[in-house]
Amino acid sequence: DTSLSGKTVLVTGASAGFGRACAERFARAGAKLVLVGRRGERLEALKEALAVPALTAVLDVRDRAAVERFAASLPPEFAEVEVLVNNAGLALGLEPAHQASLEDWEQMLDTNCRGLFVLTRSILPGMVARGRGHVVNIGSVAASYPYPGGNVYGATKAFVHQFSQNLKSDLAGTGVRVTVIEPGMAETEFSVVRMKGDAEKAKAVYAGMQPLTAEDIAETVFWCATRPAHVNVNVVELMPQAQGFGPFIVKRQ
Ligand code: NDP
Ligand code: 8X3
Repeated sequence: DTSLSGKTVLVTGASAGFGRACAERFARAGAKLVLVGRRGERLEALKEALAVPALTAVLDVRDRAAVERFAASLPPEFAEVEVLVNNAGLALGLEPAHQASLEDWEQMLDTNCRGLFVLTRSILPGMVARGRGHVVNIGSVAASYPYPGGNVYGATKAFVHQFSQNLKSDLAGTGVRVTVIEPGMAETEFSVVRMKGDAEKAKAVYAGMQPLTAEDIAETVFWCATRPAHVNVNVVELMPQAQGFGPFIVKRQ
């Protein structure tokens, strides 16, 4: 049964972008939502707007002890997580590696990798015990295609890709599914965060082209989560029609 009506969907990074759109999409299917993020007011406003039961949790996924406490203390009506959408994440900066901030690198690693695997490890035993569940990780095209300034961000998403595939290996036969979704350019708060609040620079990233929307990604996550129970979508890579790949570069003397 792949109907998500009355089932619990836990979304990290639900206060903006893909996460918020995922919450809205799953709510339309009648799911109960657990909404995780650092900005509590945003989560409360989203909860108010959803016509389904929802629980908000102000949580920094980088805080291992807090994540473990949160997962262990989910109230019974939200404790049986059917779909875990590991979406919280960020890119910081576009400087070349020799100039980039180590603090930015650590924050990306701690959020995109450590936060994702700690929460996954905390939620998985229940899924395996129930013989059902779905972990949907948000990766990126940056996992597979290098670009200048992508350094640690792309590396964190390569981690998300391989961790997802290895999870799939461990979970084969348990009834628990694993998917990694790897989007290209999508207009959310992503670039505002990457450009450290410079809204003009962020806007310029999408100038003259039609980026993906948060709803495009939410629809993809929802599609993966509503396939028949024997179907596991391993990887979905998607990008705007207007985006493409760069050639090799050659620096000549
Ligand atoms: P947004 O900036 O719009 O949303 C990011 C979300 O992550 C926010 O809700 C934010 O909430 C949350 N978040 C960030 N850090 C933490 C933390 N430490 N603890 C808890 N929540 C956190 O960006 P997107 O929606 O675009 O990004 C979502 C995911 O998609 C990310 O993993 C990103 O890398 C990935 N992605 C984005 C692409 C794009 O072009 N937009 C393309 C490919 C992948 P809060 O600040 O309230 O904590
Ligand atoms: C976000 C997409 O191309 O900026 O993961 O890395 S990109």
